[in-house]
Amino acid sequence: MNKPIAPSLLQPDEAFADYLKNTAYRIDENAEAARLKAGARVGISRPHESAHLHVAGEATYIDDLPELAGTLHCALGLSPVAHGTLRSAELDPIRALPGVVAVLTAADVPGTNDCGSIVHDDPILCDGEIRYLGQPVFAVIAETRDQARRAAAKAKDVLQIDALPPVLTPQDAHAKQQYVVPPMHLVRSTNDGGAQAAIAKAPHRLKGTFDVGGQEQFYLEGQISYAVPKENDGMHVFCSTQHPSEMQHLVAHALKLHAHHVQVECRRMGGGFGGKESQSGLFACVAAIAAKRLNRPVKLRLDRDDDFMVTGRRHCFWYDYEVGFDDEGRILGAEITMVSRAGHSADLSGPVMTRALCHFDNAYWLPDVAMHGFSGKTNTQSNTAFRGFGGPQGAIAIENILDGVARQLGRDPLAVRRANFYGTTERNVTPYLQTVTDNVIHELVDQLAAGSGYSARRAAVAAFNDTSPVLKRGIALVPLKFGISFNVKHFNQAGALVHVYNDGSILVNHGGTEMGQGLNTKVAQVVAHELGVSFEKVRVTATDTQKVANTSATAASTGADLNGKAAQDAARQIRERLAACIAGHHGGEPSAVVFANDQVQVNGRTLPFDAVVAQAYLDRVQLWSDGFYATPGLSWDREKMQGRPFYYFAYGAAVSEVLVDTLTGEWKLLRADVLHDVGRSLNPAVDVGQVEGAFIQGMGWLTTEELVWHPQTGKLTTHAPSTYKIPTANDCPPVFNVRLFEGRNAEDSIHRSKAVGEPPLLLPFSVFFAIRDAVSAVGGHRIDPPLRAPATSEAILAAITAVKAAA
Ligand code: MTE
Ligand code: LUZ
Ligand code: MOS
Repeated sequence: MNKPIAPSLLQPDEAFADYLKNTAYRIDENAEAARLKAGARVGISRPHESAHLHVAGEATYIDDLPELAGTLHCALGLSPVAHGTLRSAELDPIRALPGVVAVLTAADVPGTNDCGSIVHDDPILCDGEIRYLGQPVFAVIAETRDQARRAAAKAKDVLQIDALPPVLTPQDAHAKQQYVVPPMHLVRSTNDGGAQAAIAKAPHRLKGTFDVGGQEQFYLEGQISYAVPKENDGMHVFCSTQHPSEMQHLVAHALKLHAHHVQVECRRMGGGFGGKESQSGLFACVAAIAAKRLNRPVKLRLDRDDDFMVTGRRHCFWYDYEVGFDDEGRILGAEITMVSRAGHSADLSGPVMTRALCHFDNAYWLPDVAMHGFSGKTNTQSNTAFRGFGGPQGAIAIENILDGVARQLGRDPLAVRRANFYGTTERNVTPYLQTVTDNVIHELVDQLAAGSGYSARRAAVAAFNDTSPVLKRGIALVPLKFGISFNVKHFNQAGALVHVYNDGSILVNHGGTEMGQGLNTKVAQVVAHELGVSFEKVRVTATDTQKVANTSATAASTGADLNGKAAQDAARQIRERLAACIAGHHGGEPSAVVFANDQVQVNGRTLPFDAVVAQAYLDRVQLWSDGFYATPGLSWDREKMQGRPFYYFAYGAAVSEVLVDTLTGEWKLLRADVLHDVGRSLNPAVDVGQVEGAFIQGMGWLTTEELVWHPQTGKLTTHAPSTYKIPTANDCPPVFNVRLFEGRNAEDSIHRSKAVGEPPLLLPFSVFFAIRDAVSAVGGHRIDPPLRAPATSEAILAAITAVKAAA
């Protein structure tokens, strides 16, 4: 029996049952069992390697590590003012508070007071310039966490600040031309006059502005570091981070030590979502500075509210656009200005804007296009990576435009989207001049549209709306294309270390980090597959800068692509050595030796894997190996913004149907159908989990998660779950059909799989545009609803009011 993949929360309805029978890929238990029997260890729905520990509460996060005797606790004193100059800080009264051991400021940093990852413009502790409300000014170290927090809370009483007016919005920063990195321009034209000439010549035009909010990562485990001083200037930092090597370098610079003095270790994170790519740095540095100064272990674990106040998140974007198009809705020319709220420092805002500009095309061919990206410097937290890394912000802009184009022409938005799709042999060059060679969007959208009953359901929605004055339905199908690789070329490398012990058990270490996404599970599968052993033989250990050096962040969805290949490389070398050794004993060609199911077939004999390993040990064969991988074929000219930044593209599409109450702005997601391309999945169960999680997380971004800074003080007023609403299990649609597209990566990726971490975050665009469709029904689809994202009930009601007023 073929079992539908991810029956999700409810059983699929009857229409979908047909779809399951007729199309695409599902977890096929029989096929997986047969594959397993034949020796395959990839393409198998293994549970997450720590699932049993997660559910039992036995998986250790940083705060679960046993504390060493003498451990001290740190808390940060935060600026109560958004912008200004620090005149003085009366810290002696704080030093006298119960349990306080030390209070440290920027003057106590032995090395460089900077934790900027790419641009070095990010003070660890305030250097005199107050940049945002929540900025760490001093660190209190005390015997208990409670004592440290009570003392740090006095910051508002002891800091004398000469306040200046804060710049809070991207528009404000843009008007003042203050940016954290230079403006970027990505331009492609097929005529002499460029995008503006193409727009002017086009039969129709559309012009407007659009707004998309930011998003808090809301990892369940907050930012935390535990620094333990070691002999001879050593420092061991246990840090919840996506980027141990970066933490190592930042700590070394802050302590004026070398990289070899600093060891950073992370077994797992309780979620990262981009928020621990660079921004774990400040906490690692403060804990290490304190530990070094006091020569005692120091732990710094942020309270949730402080986590909101200190760290950045997804950039909000503001857009100003103009497009020209033909009667079919084909875009002939487009010009867009994007301004992000970068916050007080550069952090990753440059690469985020680059990815935004490289995703404005989404799945569409834009012949003449001019894009301008400005990363506005504001007196707010420094914004950073968040699942999608600017890609979602770039792509939603063109989707919003195409939605408007469809309404202006009175056409179905899906028809307009299809008319603009990249071609497969022509109309296939991106604005940054990479040729799209792996386009599956036509096929994928055809399958999803047919399988989800899109046309019939659109007609049903219209019929419902004709007879329902207050409740309105809306439906939307939105596709995605997402480029895979870091847009900084040298980050696309990875290393691994595989040990085969002489009892036949295997230990794997690689440069990637586990944040719940199942990376360790996939890498262990790759190694088990390569050596032909059962899953139980392979154990993956904590990420540790002393094992694999100079690693990249686990980010840009490349974790399995890069580390999977590196681990495969290491395992292959060991297998080849074992094959040569055992063929030496039993004859035959080493290349003919087969490793499968814990057995080794050599020249007509079958030997246990463990026996082969034992023999190789006696023969003094090296049973461990390193492995390395660098993604081939990448190039990027930062000035021209041209080249091949991506190894390949991942594709997907979703249909969402919503019901909106036009009197209150409340809404419900009735049903979502997803078809997503992960190439040939390494682990279908893990991949479906990623797709479902990203869908719901992205839906939160576009609907309920609203960030509000006080317009005068610059205080983030939505800094706790009481005021910041993330989705819960209850927000999953009652019908949620998630399926993987049957296909393989056209490029030679690890077992022809595709990255899955970030791309599906774009799927819930369909929820936003379904809401927009329902709101549009209020005006008989003649008026473009001025709906911003997040489409909170308040925003929906405002858009409905505006549509009614204009109708
Ligand atoms: N899934 C879980 N459960 N937790 C996370 O923190 N982060 C996402 C995605 N999926 C995340 C997640 C982000 S932002 C990225 S870039 C990828 O996982 C990183 O992991 P990968 O490259 O191994 O897919
Ligand atoms: N580029 C990218 C990056 O595409 N994704 C990332 O997460 C990233 N991080 C740092 C620098 N460039
Ligand atoms: Mo993910 S935003 O690349 O950490």
